[in-house]
Amino acid sequence: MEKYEHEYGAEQIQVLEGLEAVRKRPGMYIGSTSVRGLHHMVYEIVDNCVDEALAGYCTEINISIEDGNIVTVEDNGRGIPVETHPKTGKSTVETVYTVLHAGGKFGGDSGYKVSGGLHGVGASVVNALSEWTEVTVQREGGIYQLRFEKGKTTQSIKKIGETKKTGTKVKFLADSSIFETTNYEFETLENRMREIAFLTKGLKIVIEDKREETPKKSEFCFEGGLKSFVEYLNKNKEKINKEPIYIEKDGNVPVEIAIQYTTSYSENIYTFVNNINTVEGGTHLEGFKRALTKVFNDYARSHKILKEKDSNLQGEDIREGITAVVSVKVKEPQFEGQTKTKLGNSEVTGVVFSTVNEVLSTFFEENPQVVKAILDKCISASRAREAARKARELVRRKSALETTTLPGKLADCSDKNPMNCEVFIVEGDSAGGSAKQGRDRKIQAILPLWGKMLNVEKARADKIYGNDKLNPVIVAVGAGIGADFDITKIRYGKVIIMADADVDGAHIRTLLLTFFFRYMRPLIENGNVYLAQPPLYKLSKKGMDDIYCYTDDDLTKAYKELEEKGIAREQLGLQRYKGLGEMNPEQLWETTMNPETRILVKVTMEDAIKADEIFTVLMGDEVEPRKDFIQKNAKYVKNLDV
Ligand code: 0R9
Repeated sequence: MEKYEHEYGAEQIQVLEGLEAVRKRPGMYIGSTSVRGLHHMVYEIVDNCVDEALAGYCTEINISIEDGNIVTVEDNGRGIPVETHPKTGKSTVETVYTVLHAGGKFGGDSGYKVSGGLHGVGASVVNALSEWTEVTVQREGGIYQLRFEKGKTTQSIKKIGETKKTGTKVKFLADSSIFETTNYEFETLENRMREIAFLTKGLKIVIEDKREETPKKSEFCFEGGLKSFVEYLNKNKEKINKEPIYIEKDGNVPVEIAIQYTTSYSENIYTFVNNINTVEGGTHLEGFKRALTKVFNDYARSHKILKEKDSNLQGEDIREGITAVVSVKVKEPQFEGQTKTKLGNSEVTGVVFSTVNEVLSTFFEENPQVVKAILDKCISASRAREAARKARELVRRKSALETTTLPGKLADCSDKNPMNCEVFIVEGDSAGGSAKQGRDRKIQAILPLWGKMLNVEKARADKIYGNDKLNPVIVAVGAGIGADFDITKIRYGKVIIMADADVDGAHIRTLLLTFFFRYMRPLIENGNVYLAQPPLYKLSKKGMDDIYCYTDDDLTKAYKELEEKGIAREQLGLQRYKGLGEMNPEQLWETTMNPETRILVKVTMEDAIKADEIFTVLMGDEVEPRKDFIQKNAKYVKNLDV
């Protein structure tokens, strides 16, 4: 890794504001106080190590979680400077940990700070939100240590030994009076560390969980960088080009891209700016898409694969089945969009466009067989798009001729404000019947589904429009699908999947969720998709109100509580619900549909990469990964009813 020869001294630190504000409004600084904010504490510290790696001085980061959720992060960089800071009169390392925004502009015009992106608030915020923090620096022949409690220094810098090594170690305990939970999820941290390792070629990251009797340890180091990333993303998919296409260019805006096509129909492009996942895309994505469309069309024309009479391939044809990761480093990134994850710097479009245009054109000329295989797929995607357009027109025309454009089976609600309304997508006609009778007609619509649902993982858009199971869902939701999907047109604020708590129900749920994920993703991102939770059991006794239990734990608890009131198990009637259809309309309303009392699970998508992997494994062609997934996850399945 190249070193940026930019010496950084104490005088460059900017001293701005105090830490009390952070403890008063933690959410403003760390995003939230949920488990997500808790994980951000680790990311903030790791980001500082990555900055040191990007500057060319750190090759290894070690993270460990110990008993009591104590976290240690250690790097082998230069060590945080220890000399006295001219403005604060304290050591630089103490300044960095006690003064908000004191990170300084290290690297100036030659480094790319990872921190400073989203939350990017750094070490001082982590310190303010920790019960205690201990920092150890190895630098200039000495080992130095400091300690803080809730952001306040309890031990300023002290030399505790001598060493020839350099590096920084930070150990902290997140404050349980601030966070809703202090229990880290190893898998979440592990996923982010893997991602950082992919994005920072050659950087070794080791993460260990020492909380359990059998500790877990993962080690990541990818010499292939983004090439390794797309290989990982496509591990369960059938590849078209075996070796990912790799583009790397240094310069004012360094660009790194890897591309691999698979036989799937979905488009998976992940974009990063300074290692931050730009979920909403932006100018780098724009430049990439434009160049891709141009290079493929130019090649197809000049090699007579597209004849004069043929129209150009469209972007969506060219992106069918693509898996790509685009990573750029931008010195002063401007983040826009709802979640501040859209890159706004206009100069980046041109940089990415010309880089991709140049490298990909050369690659195509040198690898005609690879292009041929990809172009074959693009052309059949283009034909399917044309068929889908016809199918869509047909649906539109048919709807225009009918008196009502809504599906016949849909029992709509009367309120005209979509945000007040919800639609229950119900499996089976009998459950649909109970739901129609039991609902609140003003705000609740019911759409019964029956028969075998299409697996969209194995079908193209043209098959989806014409599909008699999915078409009613598309029309009822009212916002189109795919690139045409328009969230502002949704007819219901809540789209609720109500399926049995058995294997068939789980199957329908997964098929519908796959459909929403692939064709109406903004509906999930916007938090409009929910799962209804019907009860599993009913306990009854004469003279006593029925008790509904939604889990096995609920049932055990209910038995225990009743026993304490002197009611023995034997006196109770236990009904095990096999399906929604067994409930009468009143019961269904009371247990599953009444907004005052029901339990709804909101479907969220923390991590699109993980979600893509799960849907590919569960619904795709490859059998082995599915078997593995089911075996690995079987222990989490409680309500299997076979
Ligand atoms: C384990 C977590 N690691 C860190 O937080 C960490 C911060 C850090 C760092 C520098 C080197 N390693 C680090 N690890 C550093 C050193 C020098 C210049 N810039 C950065 C140098 O020796 O000149 N720093 C991050 C901020 C600061 N140092 C500073 F503001 F104190 F300089």
